[in-house]
Amino acid sequence: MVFDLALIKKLYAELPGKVAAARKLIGKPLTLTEKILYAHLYGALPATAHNRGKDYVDFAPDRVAMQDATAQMALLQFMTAGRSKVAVPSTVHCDHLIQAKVGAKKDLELAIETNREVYDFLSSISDKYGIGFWKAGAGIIHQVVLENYAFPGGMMIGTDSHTPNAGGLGMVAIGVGGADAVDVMAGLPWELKMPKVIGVKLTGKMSGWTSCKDVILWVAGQLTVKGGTGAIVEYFGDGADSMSATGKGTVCNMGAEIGATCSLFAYDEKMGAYLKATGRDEVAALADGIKEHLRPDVEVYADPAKYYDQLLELDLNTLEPYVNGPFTPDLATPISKMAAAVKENGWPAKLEVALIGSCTNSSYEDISRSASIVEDAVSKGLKANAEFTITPGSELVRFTIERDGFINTFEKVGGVVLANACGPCIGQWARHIDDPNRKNTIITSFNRNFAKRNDGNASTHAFVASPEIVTAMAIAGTIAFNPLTDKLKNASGEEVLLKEPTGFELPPKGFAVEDAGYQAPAADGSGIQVKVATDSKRLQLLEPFKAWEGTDLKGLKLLIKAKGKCTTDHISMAGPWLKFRGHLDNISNNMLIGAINFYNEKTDTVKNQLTGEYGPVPATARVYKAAGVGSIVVGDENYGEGSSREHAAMEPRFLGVRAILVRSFARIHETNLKKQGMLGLTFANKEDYDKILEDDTIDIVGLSSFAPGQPLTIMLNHQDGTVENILVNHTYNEQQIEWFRAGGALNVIRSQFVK
Ligand code: MIC
Ligand code: SF4
Repeated sequence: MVFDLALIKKLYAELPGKVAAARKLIGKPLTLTEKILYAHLYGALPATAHNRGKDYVDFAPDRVAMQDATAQMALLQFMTAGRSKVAVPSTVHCDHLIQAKVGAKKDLELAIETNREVYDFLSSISDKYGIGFWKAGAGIIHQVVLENYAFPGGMMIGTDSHTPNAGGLGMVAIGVGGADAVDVMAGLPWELKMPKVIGVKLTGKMSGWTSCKDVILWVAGQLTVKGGTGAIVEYFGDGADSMSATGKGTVCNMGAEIGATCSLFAYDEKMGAYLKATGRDEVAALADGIKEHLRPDVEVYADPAKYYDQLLELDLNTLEPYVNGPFTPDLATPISKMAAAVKENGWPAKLEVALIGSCTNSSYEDISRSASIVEDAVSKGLKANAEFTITPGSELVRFTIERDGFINTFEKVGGVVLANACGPCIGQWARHIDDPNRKNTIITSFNRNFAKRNDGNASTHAFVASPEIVTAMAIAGTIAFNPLTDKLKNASGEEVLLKEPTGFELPPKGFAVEDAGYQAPAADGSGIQVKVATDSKRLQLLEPFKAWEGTDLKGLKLLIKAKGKCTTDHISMAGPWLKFRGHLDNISNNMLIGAINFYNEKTDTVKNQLTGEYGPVPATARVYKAAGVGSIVVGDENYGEGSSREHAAMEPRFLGVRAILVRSFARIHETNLKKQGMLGLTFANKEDYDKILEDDTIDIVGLSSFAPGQPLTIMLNHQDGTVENILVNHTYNEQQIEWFRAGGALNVIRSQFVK
């Protein structure tokens, strides 16, 4: 048993009392989000805690999860904090560094070989500090967490933006940067602005080709990539209770794509059944015992509009399957309109690769339903007309679906099973394509589809749909196919219609696994040495960043004014760069290389104001740094959307960028910047973005009286000698201003532990 039953018992014993006290103080019925948050306060309930969307509150999450690509930096920071052990149960999962090339077995062997240094580092540092370690091949963090650690009413943070997947089991599970994980692992309070709560009322029941994924594809279309910012999305209603726990997980997982802090469902029978199926009968029994406290108050259900900040309603009886994309996860097209949309937009209709699985969609239910489509297709004389890959989310799922014959089924149409890892979802994919510049189409059951994300090719049009729709399209070989109405021609020339998928929420014969891939930490890790070679290309010990110099920041050069969408994939690309996630100097060579320069519409070509020449962004930043000149990055809306990777904040910090000034930020990225002692600023007047000129030298004034709620002033010294002042806002509280002054949050923590 790897989960911590004592922790759950203690929480459940205290939860009803804590919730009652909070309800009394606030004087109104509570949503589930509030109940869980109030049961996890670090100190007493602050008088302002009910000010949703306004005030920061300190929390004490139950646990921490980290994946290999972010754990390296999180743990490199943790090891400088001066603690001998983690303060809360924590785990590391090796999933992001495995490249998909030929198939599971060979790919895993190669990954273990090429990543040995990093895996050894993570394994030994986990051992030392009391962290559970899941080896390469064990599975993807969110799936492994759902199977082993997530529990109703709990609260966790994870260094990955899809951590909210655990909301499928009723947990407040939030994606954060590594520096936030360091706070919690060090036993310090973790602060979060009290989120707003968006309610999504689900009625009716899905049937036919529609599946849980379509709920979130629809919601993404409604709320867009920014719509969930600063909010927790709470799903409720009889429709919610009819969805499997893993299906709920899918919805919560992809809630990251609308910028939500996290999403969650209330405890119900489906969750109880999943807990039992994954060997956690005791947790189910304990949760049953306090069931009403793991659901919103009845008054909230009776009048949701009164208690949620925003309310969406969806009748599952009428929900169609959706296909979202390309290039953004919120461009939602119902399957009945897809063929027309393909034509209208000139998207390449021919489907080249169909990929199912990933942390989002690889449950037993997903796999069994997809396999039923393949069985039906084969029985009707059809074959796959696109490449078809299957990524199981964990060894538990993989072993079970192999035992139950589904892998066999997929192989009948040439399906290739990839390692239990992120693989193509994060660009770890050696895609075979004749010409990478050719416009082409792929479809996945994953969650993100930004340009270049899966295969590094800007011309690849990536769409996202349910595994069922992806499988049907793999058979059809075109994304202009609607399996509900369109027939396909088989080998003997007959026109056939695919049958609606059928499957099992949970394996009828139970889950099975031989080696789940878990390694428990040493009871006493004090003698364990964590090894980092001084000449390593992949790991580098961290040097503390310098404290603020105590003056206004003058003479900053504009490094880049980024145009349009600038996600963390644009700021710190993954794929081939993942190998440098433990080496700040080396990974900084990818800083902003995907961002589009406003002035020439090119990527990775900016003007060096000292020489007048154009060059790559990282190299230009290094020139400024070497010359002792600070720089500034300007961006557009929702800057830093996507991943939790703090490299997107650490790289600019390391290369001498002092401030990021944008129209608006995505939550995790904004916090990551603050943690690293950077200035994250927003235009008070969004049109001022247009006032920034390519040759500007910029001063940030008012820093000696930097205070919460007080705007700062930026002076734009244009090349023609004119000067313009603009007002910029920030969301720093006292504590965060302290981080800025100290040169980063870690410097503050270190000063508390290392005397
Ligand atoms: C992703 O889905 O983008 C990732 C890769 O899982 C990231 C984490 C990372 O960049 O390491 C995330 O979502 O946070
Ligand atoms: Fe891995 Fe993709 Fe899931 Fe991120 S979204 S954890 S890259 S499978």
